[in-house]
Amino acid sequence: EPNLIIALAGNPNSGKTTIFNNLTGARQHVGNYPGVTVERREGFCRYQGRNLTIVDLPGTYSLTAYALDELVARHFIIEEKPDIIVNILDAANLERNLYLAVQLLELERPLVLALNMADMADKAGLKIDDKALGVKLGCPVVRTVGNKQQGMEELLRAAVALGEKKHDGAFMVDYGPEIEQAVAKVVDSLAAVPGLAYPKRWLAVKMLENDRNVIESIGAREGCQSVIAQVEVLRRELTETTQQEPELAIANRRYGYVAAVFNSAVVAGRGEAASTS
Ligand code: GDP
Ligand code: K
Ligand code: MG
Repeated sequence: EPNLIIALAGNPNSGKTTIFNNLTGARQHVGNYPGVTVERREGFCRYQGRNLTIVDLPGTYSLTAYALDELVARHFIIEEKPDIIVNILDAANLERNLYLAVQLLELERPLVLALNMADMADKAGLKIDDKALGVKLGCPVVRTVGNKQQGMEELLRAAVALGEKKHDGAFMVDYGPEIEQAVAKVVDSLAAVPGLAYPKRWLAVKMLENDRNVIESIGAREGCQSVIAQVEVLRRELTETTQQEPELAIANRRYGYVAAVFNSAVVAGRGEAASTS
């Protein structure tokens, strides 16, 4: 049976390490990511005859280029291509945690959502329709209570099942006509660049967000100076047409999308995001 690599991603204190320990027990080792002092925690587990390697990624709120942990997490996901990402969410703070979930989904890798802290969400009266959430985001959703070992079997089952399906990567935030037009132009230009490991749409959005790490790595490639110049022009044009810096406009659209997903998936006890609708 093939080995599956499962990466646990999520906000700090969402319960990643608790779930990692539940799944791997004593079969773990800790090292470092190459060149940085960020801890790399890896463990093993067998499930339905399969060998699973589980990686406990650093906790992050976002996937920007400004924080080392966030860079490490996104590099791992794109470059080491884990078979499945399990995004551990603090369900009691669902909306805030969905902001990372959406960014992880934008990386176009297979993803399972673990609504961890389901006990805390219940206590807060937050009723989440996990089916609706899964349909909206196009991914499996599993309820877990990490510190009580609840939902671990279901989580593994969902992850392994997803690892066996062909992933279509169809998830897409709609950034609105102006930004989408610019994204399409950059994607067109990137189509001519051979050997890009990252999804082109993701790269295009990141470049328009002025992500220094992506811009530098694209700029360092032969023949890519014209793409960098194109992005500069597009960023100036977008600033004029939207009256906002593109990175702000993009973040706002992403927050808007998260709020819409949250509102459609939460049936009672809207918690932190009070809504009158
Ligand atoms: P990490 O930062 O994502 O690795 O989070 P941890 O695994 O360190 O968990 C943070 C805290 O939440 C710990 O005290 C855990 O015991 C607790 N915890 C983990 N899962 C749950 C859960 O489902 N419900 C509750 N109530 N607490 C949990
Ligand atoms: K912690
Ligand atoms: Mg941890």
